[in-house]
Amino acid sequence: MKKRILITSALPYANGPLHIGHIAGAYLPADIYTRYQKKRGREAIHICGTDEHGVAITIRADKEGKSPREIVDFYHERIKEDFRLMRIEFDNFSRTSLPLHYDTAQEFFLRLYNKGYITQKSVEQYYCPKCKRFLPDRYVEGTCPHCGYDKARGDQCDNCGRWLEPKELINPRCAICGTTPVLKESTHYYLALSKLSEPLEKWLNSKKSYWKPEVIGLALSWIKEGLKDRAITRDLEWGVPVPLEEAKGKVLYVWFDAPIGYISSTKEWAIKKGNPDLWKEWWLDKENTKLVHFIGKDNIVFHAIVWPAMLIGHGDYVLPDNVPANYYLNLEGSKISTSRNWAIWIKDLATLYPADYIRFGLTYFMPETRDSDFTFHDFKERVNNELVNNFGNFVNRTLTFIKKYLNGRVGPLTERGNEDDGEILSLIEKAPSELGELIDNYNFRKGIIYLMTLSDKGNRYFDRMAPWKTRKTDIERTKRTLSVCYALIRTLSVLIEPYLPDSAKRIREMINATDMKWDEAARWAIPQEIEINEPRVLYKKVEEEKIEIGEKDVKSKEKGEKKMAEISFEDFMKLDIKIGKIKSAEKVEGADKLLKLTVDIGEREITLAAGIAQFYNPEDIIGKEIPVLVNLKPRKIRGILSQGMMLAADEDGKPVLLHPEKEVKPGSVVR
Ligand code: B3M
Ligand code: ZN
Repeated sequence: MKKRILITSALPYANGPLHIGHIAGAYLPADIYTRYQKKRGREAIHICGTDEHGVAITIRADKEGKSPREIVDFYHERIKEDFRLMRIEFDNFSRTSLPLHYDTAQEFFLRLYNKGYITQKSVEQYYCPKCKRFLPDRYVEGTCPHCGYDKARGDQCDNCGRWLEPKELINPRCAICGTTPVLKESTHYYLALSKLSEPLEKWLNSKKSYWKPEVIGLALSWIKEGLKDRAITRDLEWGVPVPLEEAKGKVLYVWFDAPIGYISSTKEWAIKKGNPDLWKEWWLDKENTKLVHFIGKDNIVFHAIVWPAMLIGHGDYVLPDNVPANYYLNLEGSKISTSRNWAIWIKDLATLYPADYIRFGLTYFMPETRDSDFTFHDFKERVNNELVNNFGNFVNRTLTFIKKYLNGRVGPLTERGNEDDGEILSLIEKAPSELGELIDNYNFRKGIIYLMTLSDKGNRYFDRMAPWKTRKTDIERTKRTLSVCYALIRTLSVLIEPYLPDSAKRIREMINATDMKWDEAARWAIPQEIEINEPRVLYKKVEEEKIEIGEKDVKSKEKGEKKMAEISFEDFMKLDIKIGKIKSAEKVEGADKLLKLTVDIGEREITLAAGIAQFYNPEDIIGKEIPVLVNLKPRKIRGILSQGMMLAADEDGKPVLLHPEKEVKPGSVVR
């Protein structure tokens, strides 16, 4: 086994907050893995930071009328806060806009350039004649030449995951205005992937036996298709300047500089530790460092092909040992999309549930071996059935029994006892190594299920031993039972920590146990009597209301997502909307939602049936002016012939009346 484990998770773009897909895809597994390694006494660090370059940032800045700097400063802090809410910890969380990163990235570029792995080419690039600008890859959209997906971007196809070039797109269009762009000449620098393909393939083949099949399969299939040289510079103002005199005004492509952020963030960590050279032990000592990149599926091509190729070309640095990419987490059956606001934001979710509930739920639905689906309903079921009724209940019933019937004292426990006792004690002995193996192999979901099975066995043992009965007949037996349960809880408090850090701490406080190392959790003996602290309920059930809040939130997104079809001006002109004055209003018998209104629309009075009775009193609206669609075909509603439609705002199903800013003549046209 290697001496050090260098763990990274994908650098999130500093252009938006985090949602559940981010957390379940990369950061939660990375955090569980790191906490576990540290607990096991291994030397491990978790490195990350915000990815602050690229068009993802400039698009956002353009949209909000801000500078890229303002955007990244804001989201860097916001993202850190999201991580704090989820208890995701880093040894260093840096940013790619720091001078330290610029130096590191430029040095990397020059090394590859001097070794002949970066070449210069004059190329044709898309230019939008309407927007009058060169279009960065992401600003070109079209059909993917590989899979036919018609919303592929010029840098990557979201459907099949391939790294694309804009020129490959079929039917290209400018993402800003939809115009068909034209090709114009510009000079760019290319990463000579064709020269690196052979060593890369050899290296990938050495990973076949232990990488996730999907990851290695994709990587090797891309190699087989043949790697083309790729442009790694852009005509943009925001980014790391290309460190060559003749390349003024050009910056490094974001996917070239971003992974180098793993190195610069480690450098920053070393500086903060007061030992600026410390990073070298982690990045230069190939014999002793195990490098692991946690990422989501859409980043596979960069971490399994481009980045390792860069590292091979550079020559000095450690190569990844593994890239345990996760699949996608869908939301209520559809793919999460930030642009369509189809997402659950971490900040929103954290107002509804404690961090450990969310960590538990997201581990349970972690897309480890296939895409998975998050629904509020399943989330509630899982949390209530497993975390609350199984695990939480085992802890609570054991501790309250100890408090009530044993005066808060358990132990000593030094012998194996009967067969039932022995079975639990054997589970304790095996658990740290069995769970450890699951986590070492990136089986986080299996790991949490393993833990729930342990507490389930604890519950069954408790039921079988029936301490509520034996306490009257055999106090020694009762003491033994509860001591065995106590020992299991103590072990669980250690093993659950990577998954549920807050719970682990609370349990250890209650059971009055000092922190144990991972391997020590295999011990069940309680050498001396221990007095526990006041037991408190560990978890409360997730209530239906909170689930409804979450669901409603999602549903409202669904509504917002449905864009109405475009109509022509002529279509619009068919609507005859006039201001009417309410002359009379009355309740309708047998229809408690309706008011019957008489409205003066200038040349005549009309009758309307309006569904506002639950929100407005008739007497309060008489004399008010409202917009009315007056040429709607008359319809009979609950016996009333409604001769038009009152227009009002719909606020989550609640009508809110609209009035002209000052009184106008009834019959005035609205347009
Ligand atoms: N920022 C893409 C993403 O957040 C990118 C990852 C960089 S990892 C070096 O999905
Ligand atoms: Zn495609």
